[in-house]
Amino acid sequence: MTAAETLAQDRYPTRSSHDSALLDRTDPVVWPGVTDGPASARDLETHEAKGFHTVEGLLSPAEVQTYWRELDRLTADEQVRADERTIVERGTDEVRSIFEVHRLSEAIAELVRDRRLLDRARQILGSEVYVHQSRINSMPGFKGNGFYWHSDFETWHAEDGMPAPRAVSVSIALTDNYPFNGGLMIMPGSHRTFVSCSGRTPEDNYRSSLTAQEIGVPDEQDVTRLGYEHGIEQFTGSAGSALWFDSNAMHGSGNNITPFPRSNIFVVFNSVDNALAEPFAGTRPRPRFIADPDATPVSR
Ligand code: 6CS
Ligand code: FE
Repeated sequence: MTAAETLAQDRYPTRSSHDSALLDRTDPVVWPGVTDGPASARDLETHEAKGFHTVEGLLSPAEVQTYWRELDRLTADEQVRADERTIVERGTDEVRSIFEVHRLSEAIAELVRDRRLLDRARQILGSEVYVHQSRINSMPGFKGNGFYWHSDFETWHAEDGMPAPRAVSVSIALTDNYPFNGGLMIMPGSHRTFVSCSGRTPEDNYRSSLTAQEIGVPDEQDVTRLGYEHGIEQFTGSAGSALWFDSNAMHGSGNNITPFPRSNIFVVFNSVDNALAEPFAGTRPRPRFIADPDATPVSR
């Protein structure tokens, strides 16, 4: 299919000059095809209905320590801090995110293959899966800036060429996630609406959007409409707990002015049947450390 035909068949048009619009999601949330795995029927029903579900104690306290030490090691490593995969907070040199951690850390590379992650992702996406993106979000105490409301899929569709919302993120808490230290807020049910955003995408938008996203964010009228329709829930939980959320769920987080960091590992699994095409915004594909074009399935 030519790029023009792909664009013509784009079921999730966004970031053209038009005004924003609310479109129906025309894809499943939990895809058929994989029955074996750790997710219960109730987990999958919740994920289908709300666009997310949680797993208490996904990691043991000892495992949390292992990954917390990894986060500490990476954050303190001068080479990693100088690497383009490390994003610092606007106005300070506090680490905000480190991307492609499954390639920077052998421990996280193993975690990605762990049945508790890999097999649950396969159940949700109904196929073999690969890692579209991984990152650690540090959300440090006092200076951790939040992430404004957005749909990840809107960005991954526009800037990475992800055809359909057949991807799922898992956010694993490495520190206790409280309501007051930047816990992720999510609108239950919002995953069924694709918010088509206005505004054109500048080339290399990621150089600013990973610090503060301004393009591809819904306008206040749409956030208000979704907020009143769906309400807002917040992922809070002790270190080791996990939130699995659909690529199109509307989510965001506030700033962290408390002394308590909210550090999480994020892994984004994409279906091998949803491999990246040309970016639908018409821009150059983003670098591999943000969006991997290699759809080779993860295997144990
Ligand atoms: O642009 C992205 O891929 C990243 N931006 C946000 C705000 N969430 C998803 C992802 O980490
Ligand atoms: Fe996000």
